[in-house]
Amino acid sequence: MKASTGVSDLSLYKRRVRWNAEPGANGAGGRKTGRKGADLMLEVPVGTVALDHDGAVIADLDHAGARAVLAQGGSGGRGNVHFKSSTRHAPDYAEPGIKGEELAITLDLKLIAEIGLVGPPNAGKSSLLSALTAARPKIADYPFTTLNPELGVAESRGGRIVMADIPGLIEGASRGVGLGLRFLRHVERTKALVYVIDGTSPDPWKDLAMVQEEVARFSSDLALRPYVVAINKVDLEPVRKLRARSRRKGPIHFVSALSGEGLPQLMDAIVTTLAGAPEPRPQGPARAIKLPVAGTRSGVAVERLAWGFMVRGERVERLVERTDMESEGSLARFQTELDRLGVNAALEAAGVQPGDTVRIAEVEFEYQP
Ligand SMILES: Nc1nc2c(ncn2[C@@H]2O[C@H](COP(=O)(O)OP(=O)(O)OP(=O)(O)O)[C@@H](O)[C@H]2O)c(=O)[nH]1
Ligand SMILES: [Mg+2]
Repeated sequence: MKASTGVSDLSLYKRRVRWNAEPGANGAGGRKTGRKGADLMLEVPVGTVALDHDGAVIADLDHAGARAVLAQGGSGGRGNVHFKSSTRHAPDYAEPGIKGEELAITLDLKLIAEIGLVGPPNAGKSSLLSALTAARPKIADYPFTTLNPELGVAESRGGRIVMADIPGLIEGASRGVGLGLRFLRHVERTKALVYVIDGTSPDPWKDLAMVQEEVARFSSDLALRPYVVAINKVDLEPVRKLRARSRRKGPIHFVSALSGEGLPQLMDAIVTTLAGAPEPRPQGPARAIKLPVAGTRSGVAVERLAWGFMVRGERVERLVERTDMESEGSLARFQTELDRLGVNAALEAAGVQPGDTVRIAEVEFEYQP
């Protein structure tokens, strides 16, 4: 699986749920080892997480180009030359290709916000998200209205911008005061920040300094991200006065989430800032947290059942898969391998008698010593 910016959603995997890579090709006479099965690369959007049926994360593709191996492909069968011995100069046996791993996974797409809206409670972050995107977060005239981060997608010239609105930050947030700390994590991977400040506050510039300080305490990396400042509520008289008095330099925009004043300019600034923003540092290679491992255990278990004997074990099951039961040479080799893997000994220890039924994976046969 590979994360690609060319793919924007998972709809392809909704339409088609079963994907097979090629199995390894069969080995053949004339010393031919079978080809390895060709890789199957599933392209998914950046932000795709693959989970196994227990909900464990198999892969977390959080940046463009991230890759993870979900299932190992089958190897090619060995050709007849591998089975040559002093008595068998041209063995009629060559292995079939081996099947690859098979597994069911759930794909989950988490949107990765490029822009984080960060500011004190009640500054109008959610109002801004609502004004700039189709998201409809809860907005109210009290602090900590937003309890969970919300994402919205802004349509702008040249594309879509995912923005995250997080709960308000108060002094001490970086030490865990309020809700801020927990949620700053959600903007850690954004490319740029918009500091949203309530222009009607007693000292908006102090608020801005406080918020920047908390962000810096949380992560120096995050504080170095490009940003723009939105001094909100410019529809109100005190904020208009503030704007008139302000000699502030820098990326400062007086806006009103309510009336829409200044929003096009703010959007332009966001687009420009994003264009110049470096990719947030990739978090190392895609984490492949849990992968099914191809059979390496040689453990053989024999179970005595009413109808006969059941043999279990990865190696022996693979052996059955590799054996062409139609070929005498192949069967002879199968016998030798059963001995080598200790299957015959295990069967005998379990009390098998000539003529008893023995089953390994999908194959059933009559036991003959
Ligand atoms: N006059 C005016 N009021 C605004 C503006 N933007 C937001 N408000 C009001 O400010 C209050 C807080 O707005 P929210 O968008 O909920 O603020 P928030 O920053 O998301 O607040 P928390 O989620 O609590 O951190 C609401 O009553 C909004 O209606 C604006 O541009 N002008
Ligand atoms: Mg809010």
